[in-house]
Amino acid sequence: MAQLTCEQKTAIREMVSKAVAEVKITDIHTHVYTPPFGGLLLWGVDELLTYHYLVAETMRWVDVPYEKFWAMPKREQADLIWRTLFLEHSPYSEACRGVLTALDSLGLDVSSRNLADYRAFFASQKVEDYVSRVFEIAGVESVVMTNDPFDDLERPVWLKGWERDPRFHAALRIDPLLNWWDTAASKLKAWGYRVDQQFGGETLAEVRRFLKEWAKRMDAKYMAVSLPYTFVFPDDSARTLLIRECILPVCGELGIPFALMIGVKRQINPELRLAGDAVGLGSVESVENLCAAYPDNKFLVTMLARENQHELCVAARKFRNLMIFGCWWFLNNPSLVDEITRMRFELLGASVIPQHSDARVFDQLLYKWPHSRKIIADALADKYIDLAVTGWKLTEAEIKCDVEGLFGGNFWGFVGSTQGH
Ligand code: FIX
Ligand code: ZN
Repeated sequence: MAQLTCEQKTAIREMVSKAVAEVKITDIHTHVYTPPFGGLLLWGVDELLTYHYLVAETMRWVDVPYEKFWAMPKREQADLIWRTLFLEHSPYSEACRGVLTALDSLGLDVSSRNLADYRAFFASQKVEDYVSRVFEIAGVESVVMTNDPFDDLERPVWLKGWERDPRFHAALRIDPLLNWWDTAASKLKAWGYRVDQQFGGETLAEVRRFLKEWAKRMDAKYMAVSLPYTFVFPDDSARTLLIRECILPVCGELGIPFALMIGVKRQINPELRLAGDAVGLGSVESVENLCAAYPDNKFLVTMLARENQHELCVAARKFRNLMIFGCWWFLNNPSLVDEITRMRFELLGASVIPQHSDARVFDQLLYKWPHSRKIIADALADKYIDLAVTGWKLTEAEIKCDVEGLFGGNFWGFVGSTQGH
């Protein structure tokens, strides 16, 4: 085994961090929107500060009654969060640090701690120009939105139609259909689909019609659902029936993956609203059952529990129709992203999508990617250095090619379409 000199190791590290710093990212799962979606597009310092991650962290310090907090205007909520997490305590949690990384990347003086100045900056921005600036600074080429036809604010925008922006792709999100069938069925009925809660008559065919119509309307890159940690496949539930008879046939016909985000323990503290969800140990076996029973379907999977990550990696070694993606939600923290990414590289090589941002506020692209780029680059460089110790000769082009795969190519290859189409 060759001993690498420090210079040789540094050279590899520099090649890797350059490739990772320069790669244009496809962000495969976000909750951001393009300006035509109006108020659904969240941006600016008050949105950054009232991100549900920071609400949860603030409520640990303050004894403000929850309903009193939610009754506050957003600006007042942001004031409380800024004071509590940034001024009265050191903001080194990942979500706090993120706000500061975003402000810094915009050239704002973070050391001033002057919230009024930050607000003045955002007030002077024109949203269309600001969106382009954020894409530029973050090095993000395009994002995949989370588009829910059951959302009363979002559906009218799709029905009216909007001028598509190639930087914003759509994903058909169907949580109500698979998690709250009875309510979803009555909505489908109201929209003219011949369905009934007991799956009588043409219900399954009508659900397929609904899925196809919306997937085409959105040009959806995949169909997605967030499933509780108790999710089991197969079982004798409406969810299993809908997956078998509707989701997978339509995904198969359209050639798009079914994305499963598994592991949420919903609303363990409902007074925290969006911040009230937690995590539970999910069933990787259910993922294995899906991949084995439906070899012609493609599955994009991310799991919320740290304890599911190893078993999920092993499952992906067994099924080529399974692509693992992202360090989701409570896993999107540097120490865990590092651990999970190294494990995935060691078990799956380059055939993984290491990260997504899950940005809810557009400006979050300005911190979630710089933070993840660094961790992924460090892990990757260590892998290449271990490789070089064997005498294997690496080229910059090969590293660049691998990196482009990890930050976009693997996704586009898996969804079966070339970049951006
Ligand atoms: O289900 C999801 O897509 C989750 O990402 C969200 O529901 C969650 O609230 C979130 O923002 C995680 O980062
Ligand atoms: Zn999400």
